[in-house]
Amino acid sequence: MKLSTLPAALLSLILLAHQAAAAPLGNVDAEAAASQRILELQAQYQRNVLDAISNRTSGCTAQNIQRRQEWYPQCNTLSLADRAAFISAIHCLNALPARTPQSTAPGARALYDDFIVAHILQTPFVHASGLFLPFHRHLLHLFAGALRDRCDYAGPLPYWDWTASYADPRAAAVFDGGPHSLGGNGAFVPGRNGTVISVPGGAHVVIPPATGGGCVTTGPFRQGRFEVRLGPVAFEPRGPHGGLGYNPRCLRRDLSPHFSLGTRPGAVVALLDGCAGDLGCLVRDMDAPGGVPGGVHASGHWQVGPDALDVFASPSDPVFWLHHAQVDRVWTIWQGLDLEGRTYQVWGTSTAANDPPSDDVTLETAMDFGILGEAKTVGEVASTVDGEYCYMYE
Ligand SMILES: *[C@@H]1O[C@H](CO)[C@@H](O)[C@H](O)[C@H]1NC(C)=O
Ligand SMILES: *[C@@H]1O[C@H](CO)[C@@H](O)[C@H](O)[C@H]1NC(C)=O
Ligand SMILES: [Cu+2]
Repeated sequence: MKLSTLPAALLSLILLAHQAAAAPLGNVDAEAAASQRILELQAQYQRNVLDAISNRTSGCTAQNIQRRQEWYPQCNTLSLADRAAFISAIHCLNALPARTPQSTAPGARALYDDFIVAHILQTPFVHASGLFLPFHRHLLHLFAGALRDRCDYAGPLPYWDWTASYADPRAAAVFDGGPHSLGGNGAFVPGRNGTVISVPGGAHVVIPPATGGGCVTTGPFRQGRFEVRLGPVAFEPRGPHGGLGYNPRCLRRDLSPHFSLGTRPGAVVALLDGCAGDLGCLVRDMDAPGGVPGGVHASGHWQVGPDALDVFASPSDPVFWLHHAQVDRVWTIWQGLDLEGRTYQVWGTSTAANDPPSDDVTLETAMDFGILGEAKTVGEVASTVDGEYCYMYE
């Protein structure tokens, strides 16, 4: 039946119902405008940072700076060859022997597990705290180094721009299930209850079941191709030895078109424009309900779950690295909009939700990376173009 043959009153009812159904997705025009705004702000950041290093002849220069790229399908995206090489390098890390002592984590088998162990052990200090952004920036840097030095990955570190798939993460290229993706959704498991997760700071959140819930069955990290061993830590049934024991299983996903709304473009603009000059606002709102529903950081995890939403063991899902590169991208753009005023800002304390109470973070506060590398101070990781760092986002 054609719409034009319907009585006008009925037609307007149908259109109203359609709008009501579409309303939770946010205003499409507003989100498109927000996407444009992000690109403008990113271009401004890029100009600022390239200007700042333009006269350098050594160290990090405009010639040797590494450019981190979106997975795809935007412009400046990772090539098919780099995607394949990145995927191979993750398999390589998950096959090389662990260096973590069995006394620390009896379940650690692979070099990949060393990263999960470091993240599990540091979680109470580096989430919902002033160490959140600095710790994850350096963890990513160490991961990129291991991909390069141990597994010959020569390409750029990719990020997953979850603003592009905010309406439904099942449409995200990273999850299309093809050979150049990070694998598809989990198999649908009906009749599930919500998952109660513990989040740092003592709170609990109920994550309702979404569109999957079972093992990933397509792509390079499908069941039988990729093994997860550590965790769960944040929800039942918990793995042995506080999640540090041996608990081999498939990677599971449960893509959620509800939580993906939390990573809509408008949420990023609210951070970049709304938190101008205020690092505390940026860090808090990345996890706070202010960024409905749950802030871009939490929503990035919660829309992928269950392995990805375990606050402690979330690096079990390889998408963790692309999600945190995107979180770092938001911080980096925010810093780059006012390099002098924002690069060396600090905020907060060094325990989740300041529980137990801890000292204020300063540029001298050290972060522990266990077996992965030397401790680093917040000041050492503040600039993306100084010290060990030389990268930008495009
Ligand atoms: C780079 O050098 C030029 C010419 O000496 C100078 O005018 C400019 O201010 C310098 N830029 C920076 C960022 O130091
Ligand atoms: C869901 O929770 C109810 C109430 O706790 C419980 O009886 C039931 O077995 C649970 N169902 C599943 C599939 O876990
Ligand atoms: Cu984390």
